[in-house]
Amino acid sequence: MRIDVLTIFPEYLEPLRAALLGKAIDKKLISVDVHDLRDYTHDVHKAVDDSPYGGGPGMVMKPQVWGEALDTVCAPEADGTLPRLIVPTPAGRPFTQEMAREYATLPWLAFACGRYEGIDQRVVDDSAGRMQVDEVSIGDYVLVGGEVAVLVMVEAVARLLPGVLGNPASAEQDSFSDGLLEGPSYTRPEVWRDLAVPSVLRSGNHKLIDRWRRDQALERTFHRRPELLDRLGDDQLDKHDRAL
Ligand code: 6GU
Repeated sequence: MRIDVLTIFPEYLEPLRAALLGKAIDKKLISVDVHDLRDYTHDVHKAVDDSPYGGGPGMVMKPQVWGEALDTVCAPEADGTLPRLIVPTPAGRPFTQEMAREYATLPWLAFACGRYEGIDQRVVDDSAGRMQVDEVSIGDYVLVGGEVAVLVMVEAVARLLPGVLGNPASAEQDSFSDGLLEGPSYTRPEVWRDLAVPSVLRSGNHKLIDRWRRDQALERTFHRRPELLDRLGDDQLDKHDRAL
């Protein structure tokens, strides 16, 4: 998978080269190119923002700079392939595991990081005439810019790519894969600070263990994220689940 990021703070994206993602780059499972938006300015001040039409606080990122940057970085490949353009913004659609799974099937993602009060909306409207553009939020809080949101989304997507995780089963079994939060996990020792590991996990009865884990996931989801239970299809609940 090819990943391009456009930002005025390229150093903010350096964690993409660390740990799990760095290994995926070394293994050539993903390529990451970070581009400095200011390289696409032509004035001595390298200005990327200007005051908003209609007044109000803050600054808006200029369309000409973004236009040139996206024309260059998102130019179609030899076979005509275009990226999915992802614009991180608190005003976007919420990023979910389902979106991460969709992005993991695509050959090319390009991220356009806005700062200040955002990017002139015509940049999105113009790009949408050539490629699919998703304005995406990572949660109901406001960040200073899209860079950290890109770190979040790239990590969520990359761990789903074949060969990135050591153990592919961990991607399938984690929270959200079955629409529920994951229940608690335990390792040795059997008793720690007077707290014992639930005995069922040491029973060796795997049918019982699977049922216990399922019940823990249901209970945790009910208490912490009840709205997730409403979204489950009838086929996602078994007879025992319904009885709870
Ligand atoms: Cl994607 N960007 C910014 N700037 N703030 C956010 C966000 C994104 N998601 C939540 N808050």
